[in-house]
Amino acid sequence: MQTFYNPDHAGHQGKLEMYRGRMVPCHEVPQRQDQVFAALEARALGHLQIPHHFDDTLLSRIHSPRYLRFLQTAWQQWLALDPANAAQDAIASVWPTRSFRTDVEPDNFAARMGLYSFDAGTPLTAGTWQAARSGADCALSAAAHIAQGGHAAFALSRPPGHHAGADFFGGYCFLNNAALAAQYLRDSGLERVAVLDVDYHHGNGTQAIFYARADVFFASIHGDPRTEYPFYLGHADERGQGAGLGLNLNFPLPRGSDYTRWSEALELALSAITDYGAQALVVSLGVDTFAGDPISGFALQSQDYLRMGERIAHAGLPTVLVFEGGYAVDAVGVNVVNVLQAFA
Ligand code: OKP
Ligand code: ZN
Repeated sequence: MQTFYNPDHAGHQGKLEMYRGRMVPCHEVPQRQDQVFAALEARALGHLQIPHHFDDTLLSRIHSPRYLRFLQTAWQQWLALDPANAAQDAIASVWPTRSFRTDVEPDNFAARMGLYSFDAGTPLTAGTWQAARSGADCALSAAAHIAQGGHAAFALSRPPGHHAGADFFGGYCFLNNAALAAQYLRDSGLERVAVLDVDYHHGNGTQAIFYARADVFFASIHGDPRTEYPFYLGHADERGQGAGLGLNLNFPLPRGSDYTRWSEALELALSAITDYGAQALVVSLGVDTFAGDPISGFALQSQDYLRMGERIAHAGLPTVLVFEGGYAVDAVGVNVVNVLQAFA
């Protein structure tokens, strides 16, 4: 198995995120990727490589031009307001909700931050663009490996991606790595691609990107959005629309769900992916379903990830795995590598 790791990830190091009216230390920290890297090396799982560099036009297959322009220059815009802003991250604080316009891009920087985001938990830092850009290169490199006939590849990158939509960031995500990988596989000639999102949080960005499309199936197993982030998407009645009707499948589960309960949803998701006739699979691999995760509510144990990997590998599809969440820093390496073991 090939692993493409993000050499620029540590440049994205948010300081604080909004939580219950206070700013608290970010959960999405560089040590997360470093722990997975160390665990891969310790278990000698496949080859670790830096990614190839792909052209910006591949990002535009998923993300809007104005959003990409904004992200790329956001830190400079932040400093242009006041050079002293270098001491803190840029965080959105105002958003266009129902009845507001989103077609006019405001001149005001804070207003643009809100136009292109959905929460106050996702700081944008000096190294965010470069980290997200190289992370996308990891996902594209992994997809290219599969397109060239490889059987499995892992994109080890942060920040994560599945909450990012075509033109918004949020939930620690800026570029949708899984969507970019799926699109790359489509553009390389595969007719039907499936995305399976096993992160604790619903992959609202990925769902939205492919919601009306027949060529990419999306299935997600996650904490019920009635109580869990990202709250406003991820219900079971979201089945796709237009050409994509029937090709979106959500499995919201209650807090406290263990692997017995979780794996029932996995069986249903994989059988739907098989029925769809997917020719390749992209897995949004978050391990924040772990019992010890500080921001999540499922009860999976480290050994459950071995079974998870075996079951997904048993689907027999060429598979790109993309690192998403997992915030129990001491366990994130073992948990991810346990899933990957079956693909190695
Ligand atoms: C990103 B990924 C909890 C606040 C939740 C956002 C969570 C984003 C998760 N106190 N903030 O899906 O792992
Ligand atoms: Zn998550």
